Amino acid sequence: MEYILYETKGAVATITISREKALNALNSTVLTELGQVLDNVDQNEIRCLILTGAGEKSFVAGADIGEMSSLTKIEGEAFGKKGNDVFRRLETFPIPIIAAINGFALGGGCEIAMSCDIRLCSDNAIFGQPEVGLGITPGFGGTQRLARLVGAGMAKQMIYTGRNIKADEAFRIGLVNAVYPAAELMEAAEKMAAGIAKNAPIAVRNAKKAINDGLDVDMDTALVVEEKMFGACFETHDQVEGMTAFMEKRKVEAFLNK
Ligand code: DAK
Repeated sequence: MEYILYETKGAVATITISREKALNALNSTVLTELGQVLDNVDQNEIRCLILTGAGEKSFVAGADIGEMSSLTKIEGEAFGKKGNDVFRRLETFPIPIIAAINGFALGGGCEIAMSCDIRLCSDNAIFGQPEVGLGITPGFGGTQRLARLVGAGMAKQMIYTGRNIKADEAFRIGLVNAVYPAAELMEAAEKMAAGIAKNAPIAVRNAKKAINDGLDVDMDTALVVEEKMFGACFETHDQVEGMTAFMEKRKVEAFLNK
C-alpha cells in the first residue's frame, strides 16, 4: 500500500497512516487503503488495533484540502461517502481500536480519532474542527460524534469558532482518555492494547457492540441490547474457562475466542 503501514505484535496490530509530507492528510487513496487494511485484519488472531499517524508532528491534519478544493457537488458527496463508510467501519469494527494521537488531529483527523473506541494522545497533540473557516461543515461525522463525546455545548463552541484546543483541554473536556509525553505514547497505547487483548475476545467484542448499539436507542431498548450481548457470552469456551478458573482459584489457561 502507498500510505498505510500494518504491523502486528502478538494479538495487537498497528495501522499507521503514512503520508508525512502532507501531515497524513486523508486523500481518497488513504481512505481506500484504510478500508482495504481493515478487510485484511485477521479477526481470529488480532484482538486490539491501534491507529496512529507517521512522524512526530501530526496524527491526521484533516481531509486533503488540495484534493477537495476542486470537487464538484457530486464528487464531494462521493468523497464524503467514502470517508463516512470507512469511519463507520472503524467505529463498528468488531475489535476495539485505540487512536494514538501523535500531533495534529484537525477536521477529518479529529473525526477519525472520534470513530475509534479509545483516544490516547501525546502532550503536543492539537485538536480542532476548523471546517467553518474553509466554508464547509464537518463532514465525516464531526457534528454527531463530537457532541456525543463532549456534550452539545462544547461541541458547538469548537465547531462554530473553529478554534483548536491543546491536549490538556482535550483531556479536560473528555475528548481524550489520557495524555502522555510524546515519547511514551506508543508504549502506553501498546500496553493498553495488550491488556485488552488478554481478556476474553468475545466478551470484549460484545461489550463494544452493546455500548455502541445501546447509545443509539432509548434505555429500555438499550438494556435489551445488553441482555442479548451478555447472553451470547454463555456456553462459549471462554466464559466456561473464565468462571471455572475463578472457582478453582487458578489463572485462566487461555481465552480461545470461541
Ligand atoms: N490537506 C492537504 N495538505 C495538508 C493538509 C491538509 N488538510 N494539512 C497540511 N497539509 C500539507 C501542507 O499543505 C504542507 O504541504 P507543502 O506545502 O509542504 O507541500 C504540509 O502539509 C505541511 O503543512 P504546513 O507547512 O502547513 O505545516 P505547519 O506546521 O505550518 O502547519 C497545520 C500545520 C496543521 C496547522 C496546517 O498545515 C494546517 O492548518 N493544515 C490544515 C488543517 C485543516 O484545516 N484541516 C481540516 C481540513 S477540512 C467531507 C467530509 C469531511 C471533510 C470534508 C468533506 N464531505 C462529506 C464531502 C473534512 C474536512 C477537513 O478535514
